Amino acid sequence: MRLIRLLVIPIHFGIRAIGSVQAICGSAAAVGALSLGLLLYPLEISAADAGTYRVLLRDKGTETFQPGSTLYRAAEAMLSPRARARRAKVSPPDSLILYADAPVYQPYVADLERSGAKVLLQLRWRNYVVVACDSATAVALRAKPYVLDVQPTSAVLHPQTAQNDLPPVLRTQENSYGTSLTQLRMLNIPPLHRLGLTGRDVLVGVIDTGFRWRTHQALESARILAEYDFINSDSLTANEATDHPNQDSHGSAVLSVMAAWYPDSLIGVAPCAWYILAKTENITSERRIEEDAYAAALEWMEARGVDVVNTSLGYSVFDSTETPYSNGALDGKTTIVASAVAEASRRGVLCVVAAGNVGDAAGTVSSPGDVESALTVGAVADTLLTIPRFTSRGPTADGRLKPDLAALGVNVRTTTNAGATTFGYGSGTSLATPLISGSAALLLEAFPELTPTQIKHLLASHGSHHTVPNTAIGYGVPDILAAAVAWDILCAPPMVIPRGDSAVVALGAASTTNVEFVEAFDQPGTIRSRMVSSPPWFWTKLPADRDSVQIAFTLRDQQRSRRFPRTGYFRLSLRDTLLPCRWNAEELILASTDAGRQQQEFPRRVAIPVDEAIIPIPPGVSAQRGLVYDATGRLRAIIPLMPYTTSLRLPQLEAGTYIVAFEDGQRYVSLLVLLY
Ligand SMILES: [Ca+2]
Ligand SMILES: [Ca+2]
Repeated sequence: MRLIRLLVIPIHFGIRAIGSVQAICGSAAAVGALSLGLLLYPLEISAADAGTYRVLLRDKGTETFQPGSTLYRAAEAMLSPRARARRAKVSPPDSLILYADAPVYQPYVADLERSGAKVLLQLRWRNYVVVACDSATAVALRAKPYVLDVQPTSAVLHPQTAQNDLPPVLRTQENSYGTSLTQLRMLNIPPLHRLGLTGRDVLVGVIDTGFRWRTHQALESARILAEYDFINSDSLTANEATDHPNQDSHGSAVLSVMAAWYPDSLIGVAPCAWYILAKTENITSERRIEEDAYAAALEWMEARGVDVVNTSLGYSVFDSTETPYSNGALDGKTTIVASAVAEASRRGVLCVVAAGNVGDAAGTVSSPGDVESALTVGAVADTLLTIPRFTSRGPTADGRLKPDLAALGVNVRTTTNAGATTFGYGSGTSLATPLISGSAALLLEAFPELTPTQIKHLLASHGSHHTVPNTAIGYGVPDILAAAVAWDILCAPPMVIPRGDSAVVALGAASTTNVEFVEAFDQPGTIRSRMVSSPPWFWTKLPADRDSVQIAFTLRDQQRSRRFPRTGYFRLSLRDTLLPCRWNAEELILASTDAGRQQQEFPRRVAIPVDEAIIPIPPGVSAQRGLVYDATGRLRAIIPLMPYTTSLRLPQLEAGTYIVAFEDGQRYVSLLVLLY
């Protein structure tokens, strides 16, 4: 089987260049030194008190990091032979030493010391130092060009200000998805995103042709844990000089369906999941050694703890140089790839596999889609669930029903490799498959206890054809939200909005019936607070008389009750804003007011019920209008203001987080608003 040509059919393959996403208005440079991190870390430290702070550094100096460079050798020199040997157990030879191992840049340390900070600790992996200084010095340090952020050590470490940050929270409105809305809405994904579920903490493996993820802006914030090229035995999966020009196109498109974040063009199913990437499929040939490479990649991923593996590949016919499989080999047990998938499934990995694109004859599902424990995915052509001719049909050689499920496989929105911001549409079961893999990642984020068999069963029983499965699309297109709430009460990660001497803790939840009761309780047992409901949000106000709480929740609907998290507690800082998917407010806020003074006089973060929706205008601001942005940066309303107005009424908005910016001559004053 010629894989690429089979599994991605270039129907209506269009490319459209999209401008890059910038700050909401004005230029990002105008924001510059105004230290937007203020919104997340207000200057609430009283003067002259000494404290300890984390100073997050932007880089490790200007020198490049590559074998032989001084920076590289400095990192190398810090490792003992024992450490190197131990690392060699888990890393390919050319990834033994990483940029994160390089030492903290000493000229920065010296400059911090000169500025009055005493450097107590230097941390290489996350590239920050811990200093002791007074609060005025801490404020001054934040303005240094090489400093990303300064955070009190009493707070949790907020990595969102570091490089390769996560995308903003997916508190998206449906019109932020661009044309990728169709493929996600068919699976009922947007409500899960709006609750704050994005695949966080789930590890998804992708075995494919290579991945050009470093240079596409939609994948810039993707969380890639590791990658390996099993064809050339190196750790770069994007095209290199010896590769066919299209070698990495297929894998890049497949990855983008899951991991992309580029509002208005493409939002992936699980943009905050972790990904581990393997290049095993050679597009210029079909040789049996590609099966071996696939099996090796699966072993590699399994050992690294992968939860879901996406396989948009399939094998049945090989080049004439290779020994062919006999008739009947596609019984889920015979091929090398089938055996690898069966072994991985046995070890708890959910293997999601494309059915293939050689329909419409019976028995055309390729391997490893023939494996019983695999979740095999066929394609539908549109929202009417029309079955395209190309999608491979079951049953397997031994008579089992395949595929298991289906998703959109015609005109699926993907990135393309033509440029850094190019997008297109592709077709094939290759692109239906990552829609299901990403969906499984969302389920696993919400319910880490789910086994592969349980996920298959849940999805099948919520498929469009669950009562009348067939050999083209199995149990049909699943409703992921329905599947999730059928398993248990669905909870999204908690949010915190500090509000003066208290903090609002909010939680999104959904179930099959109304969620009737949510209670927050803390670890020492001093807090037991019934949360107020404004579905899908539940919230409570906690006194911020301490920096952080260890908190858990009890939720009840009409039939069920659950604890969230199932064991242990969330540790939440009550002084810092925390939003799902570690929303980066810096990307959204234009400017803050003149630093310091006004910060302390006026709350910059406001939490109000949806029906109140009146927010005060900061004193001293003579704004002519207020601009309301949602968390994706989309302008939702422009509200003209009369002179001397002291408050602003928001338009009717759904519950969620918003930025309200007051335009006041040359500057903007912005507030973070949680509507609950
Ligand atoms: Ca390579
Ligand atoms: Ca091949």
